[in-house]
Amino acid sequence: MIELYTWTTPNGEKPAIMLEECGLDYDLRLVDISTGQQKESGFLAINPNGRIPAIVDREAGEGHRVFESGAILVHLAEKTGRFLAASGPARSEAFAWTFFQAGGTGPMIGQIHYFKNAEERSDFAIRRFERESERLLGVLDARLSQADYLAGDYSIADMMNWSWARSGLRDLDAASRFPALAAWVERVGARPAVKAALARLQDAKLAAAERASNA
Ligand SMILES: N[C@@H](CCC(=O)N[C@@H](CS)C(=O)NCC(=O)O)C(=O)O
Repeated sequence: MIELYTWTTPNGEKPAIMLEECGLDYDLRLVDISTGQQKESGFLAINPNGRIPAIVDREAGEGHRVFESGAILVHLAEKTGRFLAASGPARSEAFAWTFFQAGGTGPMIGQIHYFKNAEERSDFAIRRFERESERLLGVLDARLSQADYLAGDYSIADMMNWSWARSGLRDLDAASRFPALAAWVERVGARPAVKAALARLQDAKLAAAERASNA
């Protein structure tokens, strides 16, 4: 059984989507980042960086932990032989869009959220991160106006990018400027596994809140 440590954020959604896509059983363990559970020692033993998501795959060996969402998706793709080409250009392309997300849209869109909610608001910082996020969404839109999915067939590259693209289109009110990206967000969001992953995360969060209010 795989333990998934996560929360209901864009990075947290990715491994839940991949686990559902692969039809793997998993034990969902919410780590509430609004109360700092990601910095507690038990979780730091799984991810020394103190961020969600992370998994422990006991089937792969006792205590086999994987942190960083991209590394988790690659681990699950290699475990199941699904959603990542075994070799060649399609594999390189999937890695390229995977790293593009980890180093690009995630940090940039994340910084917009940070500076909009910071005690010390900085309009300069907000403008800078909005402009860079808009540029990155344009790169995705251009790619998706030529291809149905980022790396040919639907792959881990789409699962890496989907939650952040959805969030970026909303934050920047950009769906009409990036129609191919908006259509892909709809297309991926309509997949039964994507819906199941989001529903499972939301249900678990609601159940945890209910337990806390009854305690
Ligand atoms: N590059 C990491 C980013 C992980 C990340 O930033 N997670 C956020 C939630 S979306 C987090 O745990 N934030 C809490 C914190 O920074 O303390 C990944 O892709 O896994």
